[in-house]
This record gives sequence, C-alpha cells and structure tokens, in this order.
Amino acid sequence: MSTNLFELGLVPYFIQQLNDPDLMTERLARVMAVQRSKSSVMNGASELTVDLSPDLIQASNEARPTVGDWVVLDASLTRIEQVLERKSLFKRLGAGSGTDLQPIAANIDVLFIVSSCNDEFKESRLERYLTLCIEAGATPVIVLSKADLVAEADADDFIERARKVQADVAVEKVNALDPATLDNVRAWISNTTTVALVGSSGVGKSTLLNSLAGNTVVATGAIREDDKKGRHTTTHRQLHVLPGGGLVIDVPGMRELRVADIADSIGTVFADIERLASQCQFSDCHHESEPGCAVQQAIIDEQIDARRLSSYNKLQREDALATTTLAQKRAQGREFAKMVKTVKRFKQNRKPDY
Ligand SMILES: Nc1nc2c(ncn2[C@@H]2O[C@H](COP(=O)(O)OP(=O)(O)OP(=O)(O)O)[C@@H](O)[C@H]2O)c(=O)[nH]1
Ligand SMILES: [Mg+2]
Ligand SMILES: [Zn+2]
Repeated sequence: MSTNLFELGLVPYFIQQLNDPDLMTERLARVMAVQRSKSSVMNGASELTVDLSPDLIQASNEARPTVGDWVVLDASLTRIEQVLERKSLFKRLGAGSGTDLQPIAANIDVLFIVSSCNDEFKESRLERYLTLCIEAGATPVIVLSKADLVAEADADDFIERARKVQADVAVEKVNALDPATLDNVRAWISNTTTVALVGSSGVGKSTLLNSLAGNTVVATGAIREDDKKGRHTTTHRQLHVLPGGGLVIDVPGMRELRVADIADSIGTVFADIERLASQCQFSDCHHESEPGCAVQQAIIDEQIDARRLSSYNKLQREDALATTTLAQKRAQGREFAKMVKTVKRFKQNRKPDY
C-alpha cells in the first residue's frame, strides 16, 4: 500500500531542511519501525527495509533514527544517510542499569498518556510521563481507559484525580473497545498529527489504536485476572497510518520509565511546589524538617499532599543522578574523540623510518 508523504505527516518544518527538493520524490522517508540496525521506512511509494550509514552506526543512541523520524535515504534507497532535525523527541533513560538515553518516539505532536480506571492509576506515574512529555515538546492528553468497567461516579473520581495532577491538561475518559466513546480523543488527531500512545502494559493502548483505525491493525492482549496486569502484548514500537487521516505510534508498555534531562519540565509539572519553595525560609530548603518550610506548611494546611512532594523529590533526585552520569559519559566521549584525533595527527606527522 502506498501512502503519500503528506499522509505520513509531512509538514514544511521538514521540507525546509532538504537542500534539494528533488529528494522528496523518493529519498525522503519516515521511520515506521526499528529493529536493531535495520529500519522500516516509508518513502511515499512503498515500505522499505534499510540499513544505517556508517556515520549513523557510530552515532549516539539519541542521534540514531527512531520511530517517527524523517530521514533522507542514499540514492540506492538501501540506507539512511541523514536524520532530519526533530520537532520533538520522547525519550527515557535506558532500562536496567544503563545510562544511555533511549529515544522512544520522534516528531510526535500529542502524547496520549493512557491509564485505566482501576488500581493501575497512579498519580506519580502520570507526573513522570508528564515531565517527559513536556520535555519532549509534545502536548500531553491523559486518556482514562476502561471507564466502562466502573460506575460513572467512580470514573469521574479518576478524572478529578487526573485533573489534580495537572490542572491545564486535557483528560478524556474512554471505553477503548467502543469507537462511539472516542470522539473527544479523535478531536486531537488531524491529518498531519502524530500521536504516541504510552502507558503501562494492558491499559488498552493497542485497543484504542484499533478502534481509532476502525479495524484490527494490531494484536491486543488478555489481562491476567489474578493481578489485573497486562502481558506485554505489543513487543515493538510501530507507526500506524489511520485510514481517516492521522498517525499513531503504538508503544509497548514500559516496566521502567527512568527520567533524565527533565530539569525544566519538573518546574512546569510541579509549578505549585516550586512556587511554595520560593517562600521557604532557606533558599536551599529540602522541604523535610527545616524551619520556615512553606512546602511542609502547605502539606499541613492540606493544600498539597505529601505524596506529591515525595514524587517531586524522587524525580529531582533521579534527574540529578542521571544528569551527572550523562555528563560524565559525554565528557568521556569527548576525551576519547580528542585522543583519537591526537593519535591520528601523531601518525600523520611521523617521519617515515627510512
Ligand atoms: N472493557 C474494556 N476493556 C479494555 C479497554 N481497553 C482495553 N481493554 C482490554 O484490555 C486488554 C489489554 O488491552 P491492550 O490494548 O492489549 O493493552 P496495551 O496497552 O496495548 O498493552 P501492551 O501492548 O502490553 O502494552 C484487552 O483484553 C482489551 O480488550 C477498555 O476501555 N474497556
Ligand atoms: Mg499493545
Ligand atoms: Zn521548604
């Protein structure tokens, strides 16, 4: 099936980056999926599986193409030569003990943060996603799924809780299985909008995608009844084109969402705490047991809850740690590059031995 570049979400921001408009006929493409060093890309005529140029193989995780990227292929259409500058990038710190940033989705306009109307719903998880979303440069929308499985008043309680996390973020409740409940969600998706679906495994991201597409484009999973946890049905990130226009990246549920580089967005998501913090007696107040702490006072006065402060502190600590490790890594990388250069220069200047 061919999909023209505009149906893939091409906008002037990317066209302007091409040094030759002829590249648009075949060589400009969008990354639909990534499997190790191979990428699946769509160039408007067909879907191709391509490699990376040697430069990109050497590049950092962040600089390598990820799902949603706009790329320029070489003339033989077998490898990616260039990744165009991104409009947005949703990323996390690599899973496990990794200290690399892992790009999740590029050039997304809207992030649907999906959470269900049951025990899976956690304010702190939403706060985590929100900081990463704002840092990425995308608009967040909180989608509350499985509203059909609870009484209306209970679903409305979840809406209230979500609104309390972030007053100015849209919150939409849905039954992801029923397309008739998706008008509010659909309103966020224009023909050139790219949406990414994120949230825990089993919350209904793929179900939502199928309902938006009007047919089954991806598999959805059953929930284990014992612990209501999903089974990680979706195993890789994939960009899908909706038949009625718009693009959706389905992201597998992530067990771990470690943050990095979120110093600025923490201030946006926790504007209430930062506003209070500016009134603490000590400018370096940790908001624990210091005298004259305006944040602790607000907790006593029930203006904010202790959970929110502890979530703020946790994200701050995690970010500080990640930033230090990443800075060290980047410095090591620079040192190494310098050393390689010196060795090269030394070799070039060396007089022949004869
Ligand atoms: N009743 C009801 N069931 C839902 C809803 N959303 C999802 N489900 C069911 O929940 C199960 C898991 O849905 P998936 O769409 O596979 O979940 P997912 O978020 O894609 O999970 P991963 O791919 O593992 O990340 C399926 O059995 C769906 O039918 C909803 O709004 N209402
Ligand atoms: Mg899924
Ligand atoms: Zn304080």
